[in-house]
Amino acid sequence: MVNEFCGKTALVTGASSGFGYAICARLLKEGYRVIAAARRTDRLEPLQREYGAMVFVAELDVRVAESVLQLHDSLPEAFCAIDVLVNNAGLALGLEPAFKADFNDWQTMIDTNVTGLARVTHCFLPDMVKRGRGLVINMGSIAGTYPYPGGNVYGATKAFVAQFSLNLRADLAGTGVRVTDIQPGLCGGTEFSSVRFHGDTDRAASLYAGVDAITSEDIAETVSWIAGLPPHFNVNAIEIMPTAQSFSPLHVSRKA
Ligand code: NDP
Ligand code: 8X3
Repeated sequence: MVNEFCGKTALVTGASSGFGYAICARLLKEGYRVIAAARRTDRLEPLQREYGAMVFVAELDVRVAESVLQLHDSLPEAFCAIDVLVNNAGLALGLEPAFKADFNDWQTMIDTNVTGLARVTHCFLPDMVKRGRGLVINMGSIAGTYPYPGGNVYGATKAFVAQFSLNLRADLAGTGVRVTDIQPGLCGGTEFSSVRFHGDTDRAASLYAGVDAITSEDIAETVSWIAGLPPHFNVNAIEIMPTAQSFSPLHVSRKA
């Protein structure tokens, strides 16, 4: 069922899978107009079918400057005034230690999680400032705070997201534009780990075996809560883990 327009428009990157898709579905259910952006736009057809004119499906590669500008310049009038930008597109590639990692994987993570996120923000932020309102939700990760073996560049890109979000808040003081960094831990049911393991779905599945992980719907719930808060209320950062996930002791290497 298509709800009445709630008056707000959201742009969600990485909408074709996992968190992004669930966030789009949740916001559409709440009456938002949603720009659902990703490279694999065929994945977004079910949303288009269900929500019709409330959803604008857009092909977007956040790594490519022209792709981001083209999206900005081609938005239909009804979708131009973006209230909520969800910078969700991102990925991890590889879990090897730094000295065995493939540099192309590092480059792709930096291009997507750092440059892509910065590029989309740079493109859409001035309109929000001009309108005196808006909310940028960046998808960070606990990997940006807590190191783990093999997290090397992925964790570093998410540390960028955390600090970029805080620095945006400093620049946006007095503009009415809000910024939040969501930092999830282990979340199942998305393509994240099969992408990380280059299509090894068995290895990906083994990570979640016997664990009640966070779900995409939990993340969509978080986005919905943050986006529904009154204008005077800014969540700077929110860290979320499944109850089943916690901390290990620091590693100590001992002499033989
Ligand atoms: P998925 O792999 O299921 O989804 C990733 C999305 O990002 C896809 O829709 C993909 O779309 C999109 N994407 C990737 N590269 C690009 C690109 N160059 N341009 C545009 N879109 C792109 O993973 P999740 O839903 O799990 O992850 C979403 C976000 O959450 C990521 O930023 C991830 O780092 C973060 N995260 C995930 C956690 C987890 O455990 N799952 C935990 C913490 C954070 P397409 O390929 O069609 O372009
Ligand atoms: C994804 C969470 O712990 O796999 O960002 O790095 S983790």
